[in-house]
Amino acid sequence: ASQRNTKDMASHKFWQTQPVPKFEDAMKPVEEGPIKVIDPARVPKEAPPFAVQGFEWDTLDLTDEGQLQEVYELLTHHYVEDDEAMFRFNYSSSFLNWALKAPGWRKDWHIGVRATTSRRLVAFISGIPVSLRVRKNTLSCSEINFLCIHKKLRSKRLAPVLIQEVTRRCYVQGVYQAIYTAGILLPAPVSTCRYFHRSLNWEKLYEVGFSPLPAGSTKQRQIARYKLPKETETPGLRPMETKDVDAVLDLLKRYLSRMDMAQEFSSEEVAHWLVHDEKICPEQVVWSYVVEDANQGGKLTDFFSFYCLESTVIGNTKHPTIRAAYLFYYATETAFTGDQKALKERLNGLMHDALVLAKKANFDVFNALTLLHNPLFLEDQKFGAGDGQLNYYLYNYRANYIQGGVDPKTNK
Ligand code: NHW
Repeated sequence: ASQRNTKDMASHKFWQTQPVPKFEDAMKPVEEGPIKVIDPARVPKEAPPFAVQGFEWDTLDLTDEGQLQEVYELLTHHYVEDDEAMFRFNYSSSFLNWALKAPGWRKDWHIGVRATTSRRLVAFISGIPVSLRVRKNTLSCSEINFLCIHKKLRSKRLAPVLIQEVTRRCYVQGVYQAIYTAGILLPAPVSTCRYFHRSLNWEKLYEVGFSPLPAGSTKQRQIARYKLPKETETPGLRPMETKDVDAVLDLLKRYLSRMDMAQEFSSEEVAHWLVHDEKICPEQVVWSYVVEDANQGGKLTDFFSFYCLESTVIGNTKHPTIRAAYLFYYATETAFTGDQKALKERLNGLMHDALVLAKKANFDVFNALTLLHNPLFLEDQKFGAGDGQLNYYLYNYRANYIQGGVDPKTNK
């Protein structure tokens, strides 16, 4: 609440001009729908000249290894850091290739800014198309991500310039809504989740300053607390393959239909986001597992997935990176039985196995947000609340606030 109050006082010179809800309206019940009707005839067909002399727009071609590498380099040195500047996200080029070339991706939504003379890439913003359901309405949206400005060009009001250009390019395609997330508070989130972290390699997390030694505990006790068995326990658990896509899509669709806001997946998207493909990701980015029930003729009853996102530990030579697994999509038939105790038990079993598999794949920490049914297992699986929050925003769409995550007591 205190964060909101401080930010409330900021004038948000740019955001107050945009079709987004104001803080004071964010919690009021509204009729859901677009904020502004866009007249396609009034959308400029060309980008305006870049706002600062000596710099220019450049649409990147991410099928070109060299240009993908340039985005990787920009983000590796200039993307999101924590408040104390101890860690910085280090998205791998495989990750970027996967995230930026999702089904339906468009080259003109991969927007760069270059220094005119040196050709150096100094800023980037991207969008990919997604079909997003918000309660009963399905929107054809862009998902905006990887907004980044070189540290030397900060605080010059260039972020609004990049945001307006990606907006124009979406409008040109007849896409009038967007979804984006940010750690910072802007006007005004449609939902907010908290990050939870589960140590897999406690000692390393302690040494890099990520995990504290709790008062009254010892290193040995902490290490013992987070110890995991070598093998998984769920019968029928195996890595997901391409042949599982339709069954996983069916399960995922039914599961997500119970949420207030979720992407509407096609089978092409499920294959892209969940099945590891060496051609897209020479370095593995996504791990997905299904549960095949031999007693039900090999029916897939559950699946879960996580992805890899490393962080640079700034200035640490012993441990230059932290390898974090992020819980991604999952679904289970147990969610449809109405038996809440069984659901909690099932999810705990599945997530325990996810931790075992992540540990085996050499991850240091397993992260999850308070969304989906995550609050049913976070505590039991020894996740601890982090300082970070993730705010979800919709551009040009008014929606009633969505509570982040379910209440473990009521499962609502
Ligand atoms: S969030 C990660 C964003 N990236 C980083 O944090 C990387 C490190 N930081 C930087 O590179 C995931 C810079 O600090 C950035 C700001 C570039 C963040 N979202 O140029 P100025 C995403 O990528 C506003 C939105 O002087 P700067 C999602 C800020 O509130 N707005 O700042 C991206 C202020 O406006 P205000 C943000 O530090 C979603 C203005 O920018 C923002 O040099 C984008 C200041 O600009 C953020 N993360 O550069 C929106 N950070 O009104 C998409 C700052 O408050 C919207 N600002 O005065 C939808 C568009 C498509 C619509 C289609 C229908």
